[in-house]
This record gives sequence, structure tokens and C-alpha cells, in this order.
Amino acid sequence: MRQARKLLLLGCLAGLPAFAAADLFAKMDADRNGRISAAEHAEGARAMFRAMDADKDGRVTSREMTAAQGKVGSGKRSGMSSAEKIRVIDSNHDGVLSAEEHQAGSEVMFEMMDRNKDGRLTRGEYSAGHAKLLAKK
Ligand SMILES: [Ca+2]
Ligand SMILES: [Ca+2]
Ligand SMILES: [Ca+2]
Repeated sequence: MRQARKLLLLGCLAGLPAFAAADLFAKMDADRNGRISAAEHAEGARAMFRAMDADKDGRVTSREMTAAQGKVGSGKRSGMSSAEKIRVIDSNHDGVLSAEEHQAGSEVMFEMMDRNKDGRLTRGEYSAGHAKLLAKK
């Protein structure tokens, strides 16, 4: 149960509106082979982090996250504040997300979505993972 909750939080944290999962899949699948590799997923997570880090200081604050989520219209979905979302993967507990902390969180998420553990996400695995984010409220 804790794992499911963590997955939910990671999804929210990454700022992924579940309805856009298909678009995101296409965006992350850089070589267009219909699979997202761990490297492609990591690159997607880095791009997301850069997008949230408005002042480009390499850290994402709750204020920056709230602003970024407001832009994609998913901010209210989870009913959690950005500060609460950050706390889930803020491993040094400074209230701010570093690129490393965000990366570690996205790796956990990748492993959870990769049901058959072949190191790649199919479109099915990806959307099932995101559907779960919505269902396990
Ligand atoms: Ca920042
Ligand atoms: Ca931190
Ligand atoms: Ca897989």
C-alpha cells in the first residue's frame, strides 16, 4: 500500500496529467521504437525537472512546482500541496528538490511501471501505470 501511494505521489510530483500519458509517451520515445528505455525515461524526467526549475538554480521549490503544474492544469488533481509532494522524495529533507532527488524518484517510478522487468516500457505498461495513478486515489 505504501508503494502504491508512493507511485501516486511520484506521478503527481512529476507533474504528469494522466490524460496526457499517450502524448508524453510519444514525446519520451526519442528513437520512435514504441518502447521507452530507462535512458529515455531519465531524459524525460530531466526535461521535466528543467521545465519546473523556473529560476534555473538546479533546485525545484514548492513554489516552482505549483507554478509549473498550474500551467498544465493538473495542480489540483491530487489534492496535495506541492510541499507535500516534494516531501515524498526529498531525501535530504531540505524542502527543495535537487535534480538527483527527482532523478531517483523517476527511476523508482520507471521500475514500478515496467511490469515484465525488461528495462523498457511499452505503451501498455506506461498507460497502465498512469491509469493506476488515478485509480489509487
Ligand atoms: Ca529553482
Ligand atoms: Ca532536497
Ligand atoms: Ca517492460
